[in-house]
Amino acid sequence: MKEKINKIREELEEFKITSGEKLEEYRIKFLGSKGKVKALFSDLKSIPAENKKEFGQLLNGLRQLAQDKLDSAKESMSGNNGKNDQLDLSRPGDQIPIGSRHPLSLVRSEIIEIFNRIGYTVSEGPEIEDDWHNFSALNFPPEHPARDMQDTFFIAKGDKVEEQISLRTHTSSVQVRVMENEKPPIRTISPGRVYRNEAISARAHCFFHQVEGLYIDKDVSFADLKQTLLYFAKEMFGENTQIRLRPSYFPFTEPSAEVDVSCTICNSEGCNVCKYTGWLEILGCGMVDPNVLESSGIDSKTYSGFAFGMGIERIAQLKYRVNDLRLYSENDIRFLKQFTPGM
Ligand code: 2NM
Repeated sequence: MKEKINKIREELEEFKITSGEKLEEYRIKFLGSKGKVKALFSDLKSIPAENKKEFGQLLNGLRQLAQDKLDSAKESMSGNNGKNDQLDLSRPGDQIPIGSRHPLSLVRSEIIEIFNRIGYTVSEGPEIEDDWHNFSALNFPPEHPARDMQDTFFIAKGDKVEEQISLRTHTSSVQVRVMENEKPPIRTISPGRVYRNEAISARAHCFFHQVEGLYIDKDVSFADLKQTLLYFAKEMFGENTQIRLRPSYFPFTEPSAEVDVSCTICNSEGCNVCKYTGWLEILGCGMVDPNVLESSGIDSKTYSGFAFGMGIERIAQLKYRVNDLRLYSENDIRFLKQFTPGM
């Protein structure tokens, strides 16, 4: 009898209660009406009278031990110090607050999807660039003001500012790399962060985000450029959107143009967002200058191409009516939580 009691004591001490199911298994196995401890009490009947007292005490001790183990396992599982020993395994967990995507990230994805649908791939490149990819290959003359410290962040080497390396001022630098490494036809867009040395205000920032596009093949024309941009404007701002092109100038394109979309806010009737003109400027574009093609190793007699560039902040401003550029980088939760995918 003594041996039996010790064996069951060892058994219940070794039993690991690791879950609600284990807890119930333990209760039935040792303390249930057909359990091992109950069975020992039945055995007590056949014990000689003079030993009954001794074994009775041993058994009571065992039952208490079994019960204590059950109680403390319940208590640690319910996590409320045993005030309520009902373990509710169906109780829902605490809701984890989920974040939202940044508006610039939403708009970037949307632009990428629109161009993916007409065969454009995405290319990326370094934010720290050399003079060749950021300026020289793009037909910027040596004395161009963008090459000035006033406009561009140059990278210091030791305590000497090295005018060869800078933070890229546009993602056209990525497209030079694509032209150098790939053969036409080329259809690519390059989204990314760019840097300019400007005082921070509601309308300017020292960094912003761009998507630039490039299409190079035989016989690419200005008409192809216009159709592509009209397609983009309709996909981005709605089927009824119209575009207009105004002549402009960029070192890397000739001819060049600035593109406006009909004001999506007032339907071109005139409002303070479009300054009562009915038009909103959204991007710059042009036919890639033959000098740029040649610099990147593409034969300008065989191939022609168009390129365009837009600011993601500007598109997001029109889409979400953001009136201060600084909001995009301040990480104010009241601003950020307003953007949910599909908005
Ligand atoms: C713009 C406006 C016009 C542009 C040019 C090139 C490249 F690399 F092909 F020469 N990429 N992007 C371009 C042209 C960018 O942004 C306002």
